[in-house]
Amino acid sequence: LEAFKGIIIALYSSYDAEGNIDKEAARKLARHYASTGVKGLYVGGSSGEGMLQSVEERKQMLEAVIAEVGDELTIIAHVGAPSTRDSVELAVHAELVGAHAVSAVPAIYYRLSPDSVESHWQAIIDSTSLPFIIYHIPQTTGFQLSKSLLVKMAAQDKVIGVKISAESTFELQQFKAAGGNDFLVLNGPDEQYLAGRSIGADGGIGGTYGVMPELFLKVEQCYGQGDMAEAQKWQFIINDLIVELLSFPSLYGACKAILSLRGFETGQPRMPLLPIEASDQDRVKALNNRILDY
Ligand code: HMN
Repeated sequence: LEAFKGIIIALYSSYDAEGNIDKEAARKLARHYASTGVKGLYVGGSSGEGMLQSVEERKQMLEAVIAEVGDELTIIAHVGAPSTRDSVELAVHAELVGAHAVSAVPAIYYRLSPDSVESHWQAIIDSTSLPFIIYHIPQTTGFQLSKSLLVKMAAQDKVIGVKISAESTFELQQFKAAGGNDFLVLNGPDEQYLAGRSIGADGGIGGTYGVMPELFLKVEQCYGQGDMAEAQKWQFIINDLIVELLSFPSLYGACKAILSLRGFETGQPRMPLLPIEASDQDRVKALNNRILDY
């Protein structure tokens, strides 16, 4: 499980000027991340806009990333989709091309019963021999994962952990306790990385890591060395930066604009996520400089 513990970047997707997947750009960004010291990449999740892409596009993004860094980083393929059929197709593909694990939110759009979500996840799990990581993000899916369903899922060897984007660290701690010591819990809200870690998370998966991996690595390093004061200092710096990032028309748009300033073109976020306006550029530049100064 060591391969899944630590800082895992939720990768933004790379698009060209027409908004199509740009495999070369995705490889370049993945290559860059491999040099930072992070553990892995989470492909096609919320930050990766998997839900806004066709099945074919999602496959292209994953293939590009694995071709570039599949031997160096842990690659988790998010295969959640509105239909079980698409999720299974993506999971089978992920295994075929060499992903190290698959992960999925509950099927979205319909209000689903726990039985329905369980069957959805089970179909994905049964379709590959890969480890599976539950993705719990109730604020977007509307699905409240109960402790009893978590325990039921975690009883299977293939279900190695859960990524919790819910804001409650109480829930995180409860899931960790319910899953047991060899069950991974990965922190979702980047603002709470240190809080999550100190209450049981084994690491985290986050989108803003992508514009400041070094800062999250500092939190992790200080925490690992037992230097809580220093870890807190870096988390507080990160949080001030996240407040700024959240002040733009879209968080992903702001992060993509910052990557662009650093020479990594990932295009605009996909509608309905709003792009950054020309009038935001100065503010983006100032924020980028602030991050680079640390
Ligand atoms: C993903 O699946 O892309 C992310 O890992 C999800 C992650 O929890 C992010 N949540 C969302 O984007 C909804 C966070 O990194 C989030 O962007 C950050 O905490 C800023 O609020």
